[in-house]
Amino acid sequence: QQPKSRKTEFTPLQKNRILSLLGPGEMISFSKEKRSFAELESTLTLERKKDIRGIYENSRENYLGKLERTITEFLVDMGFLEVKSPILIPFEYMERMGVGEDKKLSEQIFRVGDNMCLRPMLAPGLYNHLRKFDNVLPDPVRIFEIGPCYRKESDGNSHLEEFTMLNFCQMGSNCTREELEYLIKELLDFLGIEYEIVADSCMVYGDTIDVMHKKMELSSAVVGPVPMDMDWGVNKPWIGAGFGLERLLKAKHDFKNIKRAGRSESYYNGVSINL
Ligand code: ATP
Ligand code: 9VF
Ligand code: MG
Repeated sequence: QQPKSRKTEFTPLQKNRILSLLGPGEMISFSKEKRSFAELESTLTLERKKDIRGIYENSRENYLGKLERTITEFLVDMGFLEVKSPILIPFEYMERMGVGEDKKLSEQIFRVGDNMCLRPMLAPGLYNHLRKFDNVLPDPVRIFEIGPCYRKESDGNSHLEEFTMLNFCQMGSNCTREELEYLIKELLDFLGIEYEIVADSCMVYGDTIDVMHKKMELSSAVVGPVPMDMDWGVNKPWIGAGFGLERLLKAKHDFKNIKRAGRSESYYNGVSINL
């Protein structure tokens, strides 16, 4: 039995286990911790079991599913049509998005067979819908999609290889930067997430308006038109913004790592389920 005053040493494996068992947003100082690994692990495990039972009793709703439903209801009320396009898409779509030449993003694509890939973004499906709905829907055409996207990623706390994108866009009248910033403000105020707008640029669209929460990019937004529109049969002004739902959850719940917010068999609503 160690004397209570003596510092307990934790191995890196033990530290990771303890960190994973902390409540969402909770912190710990290992150097000040008096309890042994076994004591700490069993205390935290009991707390997390209580958390999961609390979720079951109070809501039974999954954060990611709930956020998709909440945003969907909000945008439908704003006059945007909900679209669901394929997740498995021809690789040619990505070449047409200019990603063929963009070395970085093209190396991040999960290819399937010879001709297909998992979509890394929602723009191709939305381009096709904008073209098909032009002269069908009233002006301006407003549509959005929420769904899985896939990118090979190497770094850390704000990237998942499987994540959920929201992309809304408007084509036709009133496609101004002011309108785009207004839509972003309405959405993020509705979700209760603080943000800041900064100028950026990307290979696919050129200039972008990036929406930041502290150091994390929540969204890239663009004021069209852009030259690539021609290749998609789109010939009207547009505005659009792409948001990561897991990043919105990370910001809202102050998760240390985006893994707590993603599709997972290790966390439920940011709470460890390895109990
Ligand atoms: P980053 O520079 O952070 O890798 P990006 O600029 O390449 O992101 P975009 O192509 O602008 O990402 O995608 C739109 C939004 O989708 C991002 O602002 C972000 O919220 C989300 N997103 C992109 N990649 C990921 C990822 N790997 N994991 C989680 N969310 C992502
Ligand atoms: C902005 C982020 C080209 C009119 C069909 C919609 C947009 C979103 C940028 C996203 C991307 N673009 N991940 O386009 O809304 O595509 O890189 Si449309
Ligand atoms: Mg971006």
